[in-house]
Amino acid sequence: MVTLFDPATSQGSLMGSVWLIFAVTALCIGAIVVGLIVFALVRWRHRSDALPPQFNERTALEIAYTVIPLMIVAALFWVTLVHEAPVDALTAHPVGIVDVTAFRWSWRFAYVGTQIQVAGTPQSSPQLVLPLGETTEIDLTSADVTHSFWVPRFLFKRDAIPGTINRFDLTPTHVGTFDGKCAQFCGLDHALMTFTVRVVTPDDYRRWLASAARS
Ligand SMILES: [Cu+2]
Repeated sequence: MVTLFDPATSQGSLMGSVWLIFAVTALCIGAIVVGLIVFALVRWRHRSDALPPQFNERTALEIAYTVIPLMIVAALFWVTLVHEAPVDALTAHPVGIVDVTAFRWSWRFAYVGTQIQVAGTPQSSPQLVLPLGETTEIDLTSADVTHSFWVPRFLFKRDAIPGTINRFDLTPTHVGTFDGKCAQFCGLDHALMTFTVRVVTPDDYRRWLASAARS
């Protein structure tokens, strides 16, 4: 199968599944609609001798095209619910908590329980380091205006709102460095609000924590 996207967290994989189910459903419905249009065009194209069947009502058909779309919407609602609930759920035992603060125009990452703080500037984007396969809780807020924490490869975006803490879990499934950015226009230098997320093995993570705490 062609990989349309390759989510780099377990939460992202769930969101990817929702996207795929919606896309396939939409394509199927589109194919049915286009098929019926083409069928009607061909079957009842203008001929001098034939009128299409003429009738005022067909109750069974009307019930069908009311009930079937409602069932599709209900099914998609259910799909969204069962996939989003685990994405929004917080584990009781994260391996660590990082306070993420957005500000005009960069990000600050503070590792709770340590002295480690990484703050960026518009000129140098900061890096968030996360361990592979372990769940880190992110406590997200903003120091000034509304920003939005977005890592495209995580298929995840959440607003950073002043005075509010938005908590979510990230469980990376791929080692690598992933681009992140602010996804909410927040002022002139909004475009400079970039950051990276570097996912490393748990051993490398412990080493990084130890060396970052010393420096
Ligand atoms: Cu911003």
